[in-house]
Amino acid sequence: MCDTCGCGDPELVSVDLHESILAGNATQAAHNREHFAASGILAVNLMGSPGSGKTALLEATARAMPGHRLAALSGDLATDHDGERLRAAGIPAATITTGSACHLDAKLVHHALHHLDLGGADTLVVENVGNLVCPAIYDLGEAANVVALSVTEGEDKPLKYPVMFRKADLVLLTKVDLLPHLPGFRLDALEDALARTMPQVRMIRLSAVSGEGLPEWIAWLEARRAALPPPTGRAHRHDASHGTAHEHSSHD
Ligand SMILES: Nc1nc2c(ncn2[C@@H]2O[C@H](COP(=O)(O)OP(=O)(O)OP(=O)(O)O)[C@@H](O)[C@H]2O)c(=O)[nH]1
Ligand SMILES: [Zn+2]
Ligand SMILES: [Zn+2]
Ligand SMILES: [Zn+2]
Repeated sequence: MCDTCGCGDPELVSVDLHESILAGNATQAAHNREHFAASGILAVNLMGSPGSGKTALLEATARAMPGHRLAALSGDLATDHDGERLRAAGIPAATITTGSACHLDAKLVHHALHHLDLGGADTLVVENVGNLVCPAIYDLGEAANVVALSVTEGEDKPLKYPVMFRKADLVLLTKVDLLPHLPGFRLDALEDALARTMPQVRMIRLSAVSGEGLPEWIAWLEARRAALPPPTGRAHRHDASHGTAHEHSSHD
């Protein structure tokens, strides 16, 4: 159980405390956004259930984009497995180990940003902790929210986890290569559930195994990146919540 959000249990984390945590997170997320704006980097918050195929998607994306300028941060309760997989796929990546926390927050991402050499990347994908609930309520400073939903999870997931899908700019329906083995899967039911939850329905059917959908996903990323304003290049100081004000260049 996460002792930051208490997974919505007001007996564990009071409503007041939770609101103040979210307010602090929003401030930090705005600061992260300044980092991304300074370097003109597209930051994507990639969310989804455990095992929905988030890391496999990034590995396949790197394979499909020779000369890519992707970097990644990966959040997990324990292990550096995803970081190792991503680095092996040629993506500069760092793992954020959250311990008991069921989600990433803006502070964890900020800390990791100062410890990851982005190596000239123009896109940073933050693979959130596998969880269809809590990551949706923590702004990380991202420009876009993407949810990976695999074909074996059930067509009704958007209706059961509406907060996540309400936040999504894009849903990636992953593992579509398995559909021939799932005769009961109903795409129309999923599309109906997305229409009831997403502000603007956008879904790409994708397989990290067959490569289906990867060109469309890569084109989506490129369009989002092209829509960013030019880099501000602006250096800025940390706010008082960091303890002492200091230039970013002096971070360790
Ligand atoms: N058939 C098939 N299997 C896939 C696909 N993508 C991922 N998998 C399998 O699904 C399992 C989970 O994939 P991961 O990429 O580790 O999933 P994840 O969302 O990163 O998992 P966590 O980080 O632990 O939440 C692995 O066994 C993958 O091989 C796919 O497109 N097709
Ligand atoms: Zn939680
Ligand atoms: Zn993963
Ligand atoms: Zn900073």
